[in-house]
Parts: sequence; C-alpha cells; structure tokens
Amino acid sequence: MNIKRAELAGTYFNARQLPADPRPKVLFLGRSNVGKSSLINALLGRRLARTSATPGKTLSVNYFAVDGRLLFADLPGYGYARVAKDEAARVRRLIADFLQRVENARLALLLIDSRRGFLPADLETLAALLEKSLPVLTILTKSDKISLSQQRNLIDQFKNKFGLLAIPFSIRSAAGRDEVWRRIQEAI
Ligand SMILES: Nc1nc2c(ncn2[C@@H]2O[C@H](COP(=O)(O)OP(=O)(O)OP(=O)(O)O)[C@@H](O)[C@H]2O)c(=O)[nH]1
Ligand SMILES: [Mg+2]
Repeated sequence: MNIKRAELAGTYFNARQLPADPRPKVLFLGRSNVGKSSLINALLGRRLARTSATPGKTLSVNYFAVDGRLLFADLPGYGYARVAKDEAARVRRLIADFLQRVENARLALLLIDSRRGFLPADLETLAALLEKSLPVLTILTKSDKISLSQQRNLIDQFKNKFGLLAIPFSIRSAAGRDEVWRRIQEAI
C-alpha cells in the first residue's frame, strides 16, 4: 500500500461531536496498551498516532485520513484497571456511543495482546461489534513476544472458539502489515 497523504482528521471526546462523514472507516479497538495506535502508525508508515508504554494514552476517538478517502478510527483502550472509575466509564460510553453513531464502518480490527489472549472485556466488545453486524478481524499484537507455535495455537483458538480470523502482528517486523492492508482493501 503506497500512501501519499495521511493526517489527523479529528479528535472527539464525546460521540455527539462526531461529524457526519460518509467516508469508509476502519475501526481499531482493544484493551488499553494493546497496540492500537502503534498498529495505525505501522500501517501508515508514519508516526501520526501517539503511543505510550503507559496504558490509557488515547482517551479520545481520533480520525486519521488516508489519502483523503479512507478514515482510520483510533479508539481509546478499555479495561485498564488503574484508571479512575468515572474515567473508565466515560471511555466505555464513548466507545459504545461511537459504535452506535459511526457512519459507513466497513471493518473492525479487534486487537488482542498475544501474551494475554482474549479477556472478558474483549468478549463484550466483540458482542457489540457483532450486534452492529460489523466484519471483525482479530489482530494478535506484539507477536514478537511469543513463538511461532504459540501464534499458531492462538490462531486455531480464535478460529474454533469464535470463528474469527486472527493475524499475528508486530511493529518490530513487516510481518502482518501486508495482510492487514489486503483485508482492509477487500473490506472498503
Ligand atoms: N514489542 C512490541 N511492543 C509493541 C508492539 N506494538 C506496540 N507495542 C508497545 O506497546 C505500548 C502501547 O502501544 P500503543 O500503540 O500506545 O497502545 P494503545 O492500544 O494505543 O494504548 P491506549 O491508547 O492506551 O489504549 C507501546 O510501548 C508500544 O511501543 C509490538 O508489536 N511489539
Ligand atoms: Mg492509543
């Protein structure tokens, strides 16, 4: 994928601020610190989305425009235990409201930390995505932290338990990047 232009196109702390925008969208969802913003940067080949080793970096919905015709939606992470209770509730509501309001969402990337696997909070998110009839692709992030055979096990688990396709991904190698782009292009 050769991207000529990519830029931050909007930051929303409240789903009511979301503009009506018919452009096709790819959503990036997952627990705090799972690597959503890092995946966006890897796909775009630019450091546009802010990342941090500390969970709870992204607290708003951020739109990134790709060549002006496609939007990536970087969502705040859920499930971070150490965030204040009302802040965690605000984030959960923002994600839920966003899923209700978002227009022309074509694909949801559900990111799962390779070392931690699928947790209850992920199941809630998956249920919300399926309820919206959104196509879901699972990304196993930080795959550099586990062996190839562990990756194969996880892929089998996701397929057997949830019928989901899972793609291992690491920002440390180009592995996964082309496949994710291929799936995005099929979806939009
Ligand atoms: N080893 C390794 N580290 C990664 C990888 N992807 C992300 N990280 C690291 O994980 C941390 C969190 O990454 P982010 O992209 O900020 O995570 P996020 O999901 O956007 O987090 P929130 O915005 O807090 O929800 C950062 O320190 C990244 O450098 C990866 O593929 N391999
Ligand atoms: Mg982030």
